Amino acid sequence: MKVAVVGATGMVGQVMLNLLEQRNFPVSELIPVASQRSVGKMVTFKGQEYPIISMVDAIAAKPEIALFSAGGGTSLEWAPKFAEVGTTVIDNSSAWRMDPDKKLVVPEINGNALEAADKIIANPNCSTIQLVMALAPLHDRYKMKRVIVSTYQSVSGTGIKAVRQLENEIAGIQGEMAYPYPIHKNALPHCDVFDDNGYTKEELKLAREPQKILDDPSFSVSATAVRIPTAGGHSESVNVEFEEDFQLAEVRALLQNTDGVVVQDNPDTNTYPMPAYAHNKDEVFVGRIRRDLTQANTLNMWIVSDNLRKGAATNAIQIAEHLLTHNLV
Ligand code: A2P
Ligand code: 11C
Repeated sequence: MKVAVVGATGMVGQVMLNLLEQRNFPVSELIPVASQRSVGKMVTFKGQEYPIISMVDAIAAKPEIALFSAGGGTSLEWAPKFAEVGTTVIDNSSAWRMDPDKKLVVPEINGNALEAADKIIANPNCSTIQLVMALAPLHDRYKMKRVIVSTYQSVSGTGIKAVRQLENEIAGIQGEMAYPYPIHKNALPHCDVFDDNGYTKEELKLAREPQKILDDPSFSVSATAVRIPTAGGHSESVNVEFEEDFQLAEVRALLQNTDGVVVQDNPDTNTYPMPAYAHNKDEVFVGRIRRDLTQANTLNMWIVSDNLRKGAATNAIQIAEHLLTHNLV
């Protein structure tokens, strides 16, 4: 497979390159792409150096697959041009997610909906992916009515500028700010930009993407997204009201038997998921599983995952693997 990685110098693009190598994805030719200012710079893949090329040159090379993580505007402009030459684009931005003609895919949940005709496939938002990975098996069994989620999101979700802001603040160095306030020793109830309705775009992604992935508009999600000074992954406090009642032992078993989900839940041994331990792992970790004592049929849990792995690069590469094993590219 000729594989283009668009945004190869970025935080997600770098993880994509590492994972293509680690997962032994059959790359016959790697085509790394970034902005004009990076053309000619080198990236390393499987111990070899590759020059970054321009978008136009990458399209001329007609890759079979292009993994995009270069922002929504770049994707809106360029993904259709790759699709026109027959490339299947797997896009990590928010550009195409809610487009009714594009599929929004978490392979474990709705990979089977993919067809060869899908030339632009959307990767969901990082905080959505880890949420639906844990909700899907429970929704199948008990049917969700309403989800309330509060997130505790890593600075790596914002990009390299934010990681540097945190590092600079810890070191006491004055530098460029990615956020309107310090992030070290702080928590910002502000991820992505504010919409007119008072919610942030991140909160609206959490509210709207799960119904499309689960192909069911019947439940609602209400979200508060908070940026905290961690780097390893996003955490989520989740309250779910179901139509039907559940047994906690069965909830645990359903989660334990879900591919890609790991239950870490034992108060006796202080066992629960944490971002520092989810870092560089592909799974979604679930713990603090307990009944909401204030309302019937309602569950509380805590979900953690590395936002650059399952939340972004891993999910995108799993989509590519699914296309390959089902002869869809
Ligand atoms: P560059 O390094 O040349 O700016 P992050 O989200 O970590 O900031 O990374 C964004 C990625 O998207 C980088 O690889 C960046 O390349 C790339 N990028 C940004 N704008 C464009 C563009 N107009 N065309 C191609 N790649 C782009
Ligand atoms: C964050 N979820 O952590 C974002 C990062 O829509 O893909 C990715 C933004 C997106 O802030």
